[in-house]
Amino acid sequence: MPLPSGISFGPDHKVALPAPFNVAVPFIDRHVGEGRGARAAIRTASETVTYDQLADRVNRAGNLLLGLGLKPGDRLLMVVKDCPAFFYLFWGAIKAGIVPVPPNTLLRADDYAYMIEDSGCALVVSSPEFAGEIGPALKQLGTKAPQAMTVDTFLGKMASASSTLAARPAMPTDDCFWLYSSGSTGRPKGAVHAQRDMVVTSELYGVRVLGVTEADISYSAAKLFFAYGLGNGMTFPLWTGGTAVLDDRRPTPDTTFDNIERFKPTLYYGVPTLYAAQLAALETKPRDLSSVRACVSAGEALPADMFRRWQEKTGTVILDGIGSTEALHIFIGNRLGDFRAGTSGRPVPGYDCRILDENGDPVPRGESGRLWIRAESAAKYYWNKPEKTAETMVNGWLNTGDTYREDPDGYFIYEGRSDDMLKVGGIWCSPVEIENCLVGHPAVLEAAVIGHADEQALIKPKAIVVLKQAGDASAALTEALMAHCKRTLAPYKYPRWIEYVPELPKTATGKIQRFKLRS
Ligand code: 3UK
Repeated sequence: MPLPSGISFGPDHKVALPAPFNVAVPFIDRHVGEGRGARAAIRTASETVTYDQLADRVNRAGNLLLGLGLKPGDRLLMVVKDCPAFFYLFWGAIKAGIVPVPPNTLLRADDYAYMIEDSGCALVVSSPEFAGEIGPALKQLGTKAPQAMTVDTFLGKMASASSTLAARPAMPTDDCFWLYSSGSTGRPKGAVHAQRDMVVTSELYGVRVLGVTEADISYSAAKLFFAYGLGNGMTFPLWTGGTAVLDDRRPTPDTTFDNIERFKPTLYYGVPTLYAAQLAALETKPRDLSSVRACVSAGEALPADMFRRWQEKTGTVILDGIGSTEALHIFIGNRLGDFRAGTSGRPVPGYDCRILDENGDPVPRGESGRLWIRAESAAKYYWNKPEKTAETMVNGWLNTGDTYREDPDGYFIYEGRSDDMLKVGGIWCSPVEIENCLVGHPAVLEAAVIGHADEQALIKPKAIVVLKQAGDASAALTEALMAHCKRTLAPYKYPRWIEYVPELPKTATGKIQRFKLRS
């Protein structure tokens, strides 16, 4: 399928876009005009949404947002599970010039209260499932709380909104949507993405690396709120006029294999933790994955052994690739016909990747250093965080915070984070946040959290704890501390192991030396 009219990519993979334009037009409206209106854009267990219906509902959603008093440039915080309404809200907002902000749906009231305030959003729309966290978040903000409604209420009102909406003209580098990304200290940062960014990821990685076409049915176990899931499960299918399969349930081996057998996707996107659980499940129950032409993994490194076992069991390769919220999608990746187990692959054409030493000079090939990338899909800045922006985005280059090494054939090998952050099931986890939670328990004096490999070689949080009364250490206390963390934090962040020690290693300035605990 040709590129949408007016959009092209040069031999250097740089994008040329009409200015002004609105990115909702090539992703949504174009398909109606090009005769794909009756094709399925979205499939779920209970409905199929065609491109005609999608375009109609995007227009209604945009009109409703404007009707509710939102102005171009205003933020819409959408805490929405994976369902068609996610598409209506996200694209309706963009088409109307409003900026959608879809955060992680697994967070707690306190995180949402922060994001509502930080984003200064004019409206919060949330799936009813998250009322237990969103309600208290709004309450906490008192009179500063913005308008809020559930997705169901929004959908109800959409029915009477107009189904025609002129796309608001924008420049390719205008603010378009945000994604929150967490750091090891401090609050999450809103990475501000521009109009052109989804065009760049969809074409450079989706089309040119994975070969996504209109014939593909994409199923992403990684949720839409995650930049990885947003590309896999929404922008790549919409860019190519294909079909996205959505499921709002927590992905497990059963739900994901059931979906694969039922919807017969051609592309399947997961994260290493889930592939590990799926491999274990395949031991007892064979499953039919014959529709899948490629599996993709990202979020954390895929162990080489898992790549081999998956290939043995299913006959399909898993293409590992590294992406980030700031880059929007994968910038170094394996591909069909060019992959190496245990590596992140090679740079995606169009992305410049450099491994630098501590002086900022390129390291000789084979040596490790910090990975910096340059990308046309990179976030412009972090909202309200000029220092973080200045640290991370330097002269058009993005500091990934990762340590990498390049093998003799140009495959990039992941060597760990340059900071203390952990990836658990592909999702960020700050050791400091878990430590603070543990210290909030009456029995705990101090705590340090580090990454520890489980039996699948995947990283999970492990806590090293100093108790107020050393004699309190017991299996029951361990259970109680784990339950305390699950209750207070997003549940995936709880420590899977707890070790009790008399004291923690610290620097002269009192900073916990997590690297000593790791070794
Ligand atoms: C780590 C990996 C080793 C790495 C993401 C694909 O994960 C994504 O975005 P986040 O902002 O995290 C970014 C960080 O996660 N990481 C991601 N993938 C890999 N480490 N191997 C990998 N394959 O530390 C990176 O800096 O949550 C992934 C597409 C879009 C994304 N946002």
